[in-house]
Amino acid sequence: MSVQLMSGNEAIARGAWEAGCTIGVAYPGTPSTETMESFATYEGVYAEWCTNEKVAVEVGVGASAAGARVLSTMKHVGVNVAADPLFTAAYTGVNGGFVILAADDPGMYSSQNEQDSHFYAAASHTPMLDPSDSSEALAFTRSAFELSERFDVPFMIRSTVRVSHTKTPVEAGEKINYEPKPYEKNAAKWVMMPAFAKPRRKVQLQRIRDLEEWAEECPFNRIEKKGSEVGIVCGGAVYQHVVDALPDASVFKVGLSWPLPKQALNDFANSVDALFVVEEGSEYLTKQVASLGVNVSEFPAELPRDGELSPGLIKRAFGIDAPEHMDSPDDVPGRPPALCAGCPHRLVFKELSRIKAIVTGDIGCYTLGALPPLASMDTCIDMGASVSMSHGFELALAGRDHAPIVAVIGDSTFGHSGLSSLITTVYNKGAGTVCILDNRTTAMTGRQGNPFNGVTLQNRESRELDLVGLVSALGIQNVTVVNPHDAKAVRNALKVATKEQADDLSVIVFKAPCVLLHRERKPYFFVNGDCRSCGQCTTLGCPALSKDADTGLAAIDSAMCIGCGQCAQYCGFGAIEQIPASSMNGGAR
Ligand SMILES: Cc1ncc(C[n+]2csc(CCOP(=O)(O)OP(=O)(O)O)c2C)c(N)n1
Repeated sequence: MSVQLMSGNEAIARGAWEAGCTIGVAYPGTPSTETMESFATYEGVYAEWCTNEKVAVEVGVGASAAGARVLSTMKHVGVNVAADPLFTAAYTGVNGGFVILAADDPGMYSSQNEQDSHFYAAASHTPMLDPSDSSEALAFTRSAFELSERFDVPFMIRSTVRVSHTKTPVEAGEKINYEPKPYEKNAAKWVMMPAFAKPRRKVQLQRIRDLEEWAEECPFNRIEKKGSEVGIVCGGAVYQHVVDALPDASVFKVGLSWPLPKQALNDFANSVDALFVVEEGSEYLTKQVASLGVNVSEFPAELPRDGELSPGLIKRAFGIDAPEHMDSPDDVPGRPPALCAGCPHRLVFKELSRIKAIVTGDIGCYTLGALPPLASMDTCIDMGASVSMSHGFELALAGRDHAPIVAVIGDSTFGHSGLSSLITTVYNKGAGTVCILDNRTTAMTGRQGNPFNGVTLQNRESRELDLVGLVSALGIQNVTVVNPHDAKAVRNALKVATKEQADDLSVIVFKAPCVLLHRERKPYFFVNGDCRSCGQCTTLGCPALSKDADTGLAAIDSAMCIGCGQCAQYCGFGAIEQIPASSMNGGAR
């Protein structure tokens, strides 16, 4: 045993490894991503990125059926994608223990919504554990594998950003010697057609009763008895805020968030004058606790139902005057995200804004193309939706005058679910233009590999899918590959696709590596005396470029400029120049 400082994600990976889990399957997504990246570094494990979360869980169910212990990780919206196998895996159960991490993002630091994964646990009847720190993350995960086998069902771990990303001490233990289970063919357990699923549903119902009974004694729930006036039910990161905010309150700390212990919660409620449920972002726990016959009290003041909680917000809900955040001032300036200097996505959005296209967008770094000054994205809902939504726009606007309809999707997102959307458009003879922004990586979540660059999680030998060949094989004839740093080429490709091939379906692959992959320092650009303050260059939204508030003259921050030369192509006066390579002084700036 050694005490180490670990994030919740690292601790979950460690817990899985210690439990003898040898297979990890995931699709990246904040705040879950580092879990699989960390797991992949342990001796004797196999870990891979799958094309999406549904595939990951299905690979996981297969590996579990074959007798291995398996970890699958995803962010909360990934659980939507994986919901199909998840619900039925809660019928089949497991062979080797199967643990699924659902990492939620209350406050939407990097997500399009802030759904609460507890609902999936309850709806699919999959037990769920809520660690409050890294130490619990390790311990809960480690136990979850054994429990998964004991109750013959996958176990879910639910974390939130605070648990996933905060580093706290853990006692790292040894790896157990887990013997994979033998595989035995058993259609009644694994073939979920009605004839077998009906009896399995009865197995599931009995399992739910068993789990409910176990919940009463579950060591992951804990009562911290203080005063008898106020009792709080809470779990996960919120528990930490509650003990900070209300040190005199008694706490029922929920470690097993589904199923909840009916008797234990009623006993706790009866031991205090008033019982409150404190939770982030939804009313899952409140309604579940109330459904067990517990009288849940109303807060004296409002507890926000959106965003993350803080000790201050909890105090306020109890009528105690407190700032929202205890330690940080409220006047910290916002730092909105922007496409990096030299990002290969930038000119595509610049040119799309020039042609005033209707741009159905998708999820990735390129979603930032929606923000000013580029402001050239009309929609963004979920991964893959750009392609299917552009088809929807085409259907609805057919026969009416409309701007060109262009879908914009990243390479990883295309592999995740854009491909099946594109097949729908091809099959139904749809038109429009699909831009695949192939920056050779899954940039937004930290540069993971994906099928179109052939980089695998553990750097094992792989195959790189031929994107152009794949799209062409669908029967799309207008497929071009364009350098996205070349403004004229981007403009021309979009013009041809949206005008000359307007009645057809076309795909443009904009291919150039993400700047974060190759921090190649080319000579930087500077603004010479010919600048006429026209502001064209600053419409690109490059963080290295700014405009003097008084003179309107453009300026380039040489420390940020990576020498991509995108801006120089938009200056009509030759005012943006590159310094000679010889004056780079070995690359130092
Ligand atoms: C269902 C789902 N899974 C995972 C994510 C997390 N996520 C956001 S963007 C992204 C990938 C973006 O990669 P790519 O499409 O290649 O675009 P890039 O960021 O490289 O421009 C991922 C995995 C998500 N938002 N939704």
